[in-house]
Amino acid sequence: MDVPAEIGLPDGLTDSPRTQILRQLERKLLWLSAWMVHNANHIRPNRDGLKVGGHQASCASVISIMAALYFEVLRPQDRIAVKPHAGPVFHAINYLFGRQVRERMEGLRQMGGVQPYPSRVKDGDEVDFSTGSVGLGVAMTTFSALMQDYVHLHGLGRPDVPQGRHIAIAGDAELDEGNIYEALLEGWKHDVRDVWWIIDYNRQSLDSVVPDRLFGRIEGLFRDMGWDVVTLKYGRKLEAAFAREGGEDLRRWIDDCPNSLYSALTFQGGAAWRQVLLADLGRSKARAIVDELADDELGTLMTNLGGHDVEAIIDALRAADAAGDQSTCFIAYTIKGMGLPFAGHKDNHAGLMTREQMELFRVEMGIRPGHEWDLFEGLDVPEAELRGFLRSVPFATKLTSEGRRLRAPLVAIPPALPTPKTEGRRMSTQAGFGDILAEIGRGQGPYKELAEHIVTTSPDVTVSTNLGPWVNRRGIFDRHTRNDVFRDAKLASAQRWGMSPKGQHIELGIAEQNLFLLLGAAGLTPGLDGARLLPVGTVYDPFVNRGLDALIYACYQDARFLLVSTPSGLSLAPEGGQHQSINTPLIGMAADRLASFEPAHVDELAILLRHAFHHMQQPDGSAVWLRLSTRQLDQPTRALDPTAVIAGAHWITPPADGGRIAVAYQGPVAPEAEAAFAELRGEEPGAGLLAITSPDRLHAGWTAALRKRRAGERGATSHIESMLVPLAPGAALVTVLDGHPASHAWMGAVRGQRVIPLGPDRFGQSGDIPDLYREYGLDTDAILDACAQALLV
Ligand SMILES: Cc1ncc(C[n+]2csc(CCOP(=O)(O)OP(=O)(O)O)c2C)c(N)n1
Ligand SMILES: [Mg+2]
Repeated sequence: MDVPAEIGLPDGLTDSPRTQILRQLERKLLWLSAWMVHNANHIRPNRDGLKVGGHQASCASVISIMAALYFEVLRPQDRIAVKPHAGPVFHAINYLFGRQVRERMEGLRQMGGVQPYPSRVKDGDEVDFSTGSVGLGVAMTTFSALMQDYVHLHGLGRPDVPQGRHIAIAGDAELDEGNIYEALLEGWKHDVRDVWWIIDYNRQSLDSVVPDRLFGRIEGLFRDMGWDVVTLKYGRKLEAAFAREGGEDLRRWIDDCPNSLYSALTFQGGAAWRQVLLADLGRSKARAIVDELADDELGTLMTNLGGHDVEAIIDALRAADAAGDQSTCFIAYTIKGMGLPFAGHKDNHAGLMTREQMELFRVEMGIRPGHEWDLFEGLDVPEAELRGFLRSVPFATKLTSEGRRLRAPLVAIPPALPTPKTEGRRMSTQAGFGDILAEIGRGQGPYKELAEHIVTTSPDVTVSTNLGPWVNRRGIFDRHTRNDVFRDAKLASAQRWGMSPKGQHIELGIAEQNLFLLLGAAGLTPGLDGARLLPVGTVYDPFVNRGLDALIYACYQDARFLLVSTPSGLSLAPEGGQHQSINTPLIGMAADRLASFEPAHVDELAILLRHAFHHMQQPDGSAVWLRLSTRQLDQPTRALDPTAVIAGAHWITPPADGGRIAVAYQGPVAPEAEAAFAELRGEEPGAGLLAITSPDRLHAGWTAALRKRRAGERGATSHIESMLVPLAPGAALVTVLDGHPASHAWMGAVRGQRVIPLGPDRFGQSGDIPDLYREYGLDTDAILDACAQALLV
């Protein structure tokens, strides 16, 4: 069996003592990653009969790359996204550094054990970025590098933490994901630097071997975007062979060899290599190179790729490091499953070594039974030397006294935000949002600190989501100062868009995944940069769907930001069905670590916006989502209970005790609900009118109370339960929102009351509000009909 550590070197080339140690550590990583997966699948008791799974082949191909990075090149301030299927290698590296414990390694893919794919939340402080949804972790590094610059240029960085490089170790198939190219374009626009993407180019994805020549194209794309590209194709042994007589023929043969044939021959081994090489190169001088090698040596030579040559990798990374902060893509040729029995086989992605194969591998690795987890078992270098080496590794130095995950002081949020004057004015929540933010943007008095920590962003909908006035006050962020040509030419425009390193708005192109990746990166700055930012991103509500996986990805890593999605629903009436969102309230309910709200009026909005800036900073807080509207409503003058607004609902008119019916509304359908309620009250004086500001918070509160009660906390209750208490047990609740009616339908389960949920469940169309609300059953008549129906039962 060929393992990288045993790849010999040609005469005249010798390993330095440091490289010898690195090769030993590579051996250890290969062993531990394969063993962790084997242990999880074959050794540990299996209670449910489900396949546990794991990716031994994906780990094996990236061992040398990760060894070069973690044991030589990385500095503590660097931030790394590790390709998802290299999770076990990552954990094994931390195990060697003494930053991971055996129990969690043994528990791979088990509750309490390490996660299959590195997770910031579940695997702890060593993980800089979660990965798992391929492509996102890679692209994230572009935005985290941008945010690092932002933080430093605004003087918010930690003086004790130097700027680091943002590095993705990527699988080659990750470059099939479109979000990669969106990020490349955006990165180019922002002149992002200090990013390295190191591609484990094993030419295999999950199902198959990737098409030949693809990477020629991809390399060109990187160069077009201003990146350097470094290709690590051959290891030193092959390079030495190419230098011999006939060697160029051999090089040409390999260069021309289709990926699928190369993979198949790698799997078959030396004899198969010999057969095809002799058939093709029998008359070339290259024959001498082939003839003098035994089968296993020939196999070793032919698979001596650059991505398995730790010294070649280190040299390339060092050279790029010395060249400065230029973004660089490294294409490291590797073999999937290198050193394992299924090396090169196209079906090896989820392949697991059998017990028999593992036993042979154990013997090969010099591991005694019962010593599988021992740190230095089976290595040829004395333990003290290895320990000394590990201590000397730059990355092993602590970044700060608090470790890799930094802490940032809280930003004080004033008790109330500046609320626009609403008396006698009709106003939409979107306009209210723009006004409040613009007022904060003055940076006066109590809002100064808050204003300095807000960073806004939008994918080309800055003006149409009402961020314009804020941007006029705070400017656009750019690493370089660029003038506003229109302004300089004294051409009239409502937008004053000068760009400078002090600007506080990051303008993105129309790519919603980039928005969410940027919000994710900005929302991680406390932990990554030790700086507390309050990121605010705006987007049209329906296009949350366009970036949804990136949004979930950001929440999965517990990034803290405020998403403002507007306009929403049928209520942006003439715009038509493509722009009229239906499902977003349900997304808000189902997304973890994202508290979502939909206020109807500006006073509620002001409370929720303040809450958002506070909640984003709390250890048990989360990201926040406000769904807003362009529909202008009369604004009430009233005193609100902020706690109730934040908890998700407040009574406009509480029902009488034992009331038989209530109308509940959410968002811009408030006037229709109010009108229906006024009429209903004539016949049913005990009826109530409930304003729902967040079905998400109501539902989350309810399920939390259920969990507590199950755990024995009898008195635990929730906001929705207490809101519904006055209504009779069999009362009816007619609910209405400009979104999917299932958002409210569950409320009947809280106290066994009957919900008649109104809301669009079909694609919208152009129209005005009266037509659309009638067509989709949101108008006053529809609400009254539903009430009548409910009262008849
Ligand atoms: C968005 C997304 N789609 C699909 C998958 C399932 N999946 C996991 S790995 C993989 C192929 C990965 O191939 P590559 O990036 O080349 O990694 P390697 O060969 O190093 O395992 C796929 C399709 C996923 N994790 N994420
Ligand atoms: Mg691959």
